[in-house]
Amino acid sequence: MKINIQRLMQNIERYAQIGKTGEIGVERITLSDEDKQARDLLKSQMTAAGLEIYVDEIGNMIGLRRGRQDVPPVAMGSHLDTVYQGGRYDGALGVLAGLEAIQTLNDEGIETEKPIALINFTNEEGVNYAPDMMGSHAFAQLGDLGKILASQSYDDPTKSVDSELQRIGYKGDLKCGDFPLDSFIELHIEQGPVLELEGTDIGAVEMVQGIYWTRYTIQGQANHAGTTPLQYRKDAGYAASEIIKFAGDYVRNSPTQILSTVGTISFEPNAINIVPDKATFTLDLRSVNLETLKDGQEAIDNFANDIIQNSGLSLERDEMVRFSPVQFDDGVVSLIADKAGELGLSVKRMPSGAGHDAQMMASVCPTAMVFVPSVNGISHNVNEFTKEEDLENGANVLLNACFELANR
Ligand code: HGY
Ligand code: MN
Ligand code: MN
Repeated sequence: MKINIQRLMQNIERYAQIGKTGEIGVERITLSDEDKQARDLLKSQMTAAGLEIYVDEIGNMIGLRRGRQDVPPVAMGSHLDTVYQGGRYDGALGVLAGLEAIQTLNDEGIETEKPIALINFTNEEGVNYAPDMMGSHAFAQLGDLGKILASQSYDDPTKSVDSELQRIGYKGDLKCGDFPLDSFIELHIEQGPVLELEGTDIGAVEMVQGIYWTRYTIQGQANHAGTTPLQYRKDAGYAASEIIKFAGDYVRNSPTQILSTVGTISFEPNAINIVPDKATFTLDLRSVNLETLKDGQEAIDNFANDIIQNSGLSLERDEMVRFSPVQFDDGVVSLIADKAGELGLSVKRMPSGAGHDAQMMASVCPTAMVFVPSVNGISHNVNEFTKEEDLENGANVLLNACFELANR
């Protein structure tokens, strides 16, 4: 079976207009007006495809296509929210290719044994509310729902997930955990260079690396840049830079794979001639190996504590995210590889460097992912791009793998 690539490309283009930035960028931050607009469009398209629509208490949208049997559905899905200055494929591809797979089954008049579901998860990116993979995390009942709903916007503490879900009209009444699934498959762009470098069509994703997010807030003392001798300074900015440098050196010297990224930093009062009295930054630490991840976090925190000790500075750490590496179901991974082969596509079993909703769904049901190549490995960047034939290949693997699971 093959999807209708023209219809999929038109739909990707249509959603890319929602939150369009510049020529090719997309910025659709979770719970924003743009997110609402995309959700409303998806809701209308799910209805047009004959799906029953459910919205749960964290705003996850579920479209259900009935099967001959009244059993838990085979689910596909991903997320419609993006990062700042993002691209048009990260997340949207998994939702829209799932919709396209359902539309194809409708076109062919095919009824499956098991039902099929399409899910749009709330706040996968976590760029304005923590944790990331929020909706799937709550769907899988892996976190404290009350705490998640109370999560405040990083840039406007008067906004919470709960208040914004209500504002955009997507605080549903379906309880998280009340929608059992048979299995879950997520199609996603690789967001890295591997498939393109190796000339491979499809990635059959076996696991997702662990992710630790920590926010560090260092409190010092504002003082005059010109009159304050170095030994009298309580320079929060300098302390932050030492910790950031240590984290970067640590991962570059580590014998085992580990990555650190400081993506946000801010000083107060943030003036050119004032020694900063407050420095706030976030550390994103990742590894495929949990011990490596834990050891790295501990080494960085020990170093930070040493820097602060006897300095007259204070340090506050907020452990925003602690997600361990996740292995996917080998049966589903093999099915993806087999379907790619049947479609004449080359396939590679591989890990995911990025976090995904599938890593949360793996605790609910047999789960795996399908990757398609990212041109130049670029993502979380307006220049994110995947070729049409690769989009089509990925959607065909998704359709055929889902179809097989729904008829087993
Ligand atoms: O952070 C991630 O890996 C994902 O894009 N949320
Ligand atoms: Mn994504
Ligand atoms: Mn992303």
